Amino acid sequence: METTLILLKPDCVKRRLIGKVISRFEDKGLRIAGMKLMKMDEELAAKHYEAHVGKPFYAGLVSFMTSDPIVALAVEGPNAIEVCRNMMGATFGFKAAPGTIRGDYGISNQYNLVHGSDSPEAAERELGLFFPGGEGILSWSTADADLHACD
Ligand code: IDP
Ligand code: MG
Repeated sequence: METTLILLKPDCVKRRLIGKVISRFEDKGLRIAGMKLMKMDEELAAKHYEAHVGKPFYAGLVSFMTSDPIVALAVEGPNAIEVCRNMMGATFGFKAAPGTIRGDYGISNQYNLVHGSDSPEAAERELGLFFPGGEGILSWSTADADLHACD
């Protein structure tokens, strides 16, 4: 069982796609363990995207991510990190396969709707940034948890 950090980026929120995108994760069988509508400040954006400092798109990315609200989600399930990354699709909307979130809802390189942690180490670090000390992450069982369990 894994928990991953998913961010619904400002383009997703502003296009009123919050519900549609969260539905995809719920429909898959994943559990929403934490959820916050919030605005990122520059400090949080800098920590979250520290791996990208110095890249040509970095300043634009931070400015975009801090411009309008986001939704931060802690999403749990078997192999949740890889499952969510596959559901998101390739980074650029114009390369992401149809059927993926980025493939179905966008065509931009930067405005690509969602962020998802890309490894267990990243998930742990990023969940700590958005849900410090685990605050806001709740333990509960979905009604059909037995159908989504792995032996
Ligand atoms: P990922 O979100 O699929 O993990 P990363 O390479 O980690 O992709 O890039 C982080 C974010 O930075 C992307 O989701 C996208 O919003 C933005 N980004 C990445 N590459 C470019 C680019 O070449 N131009 C503009 N924005 C980019
Ligand atoms: Mg990344």
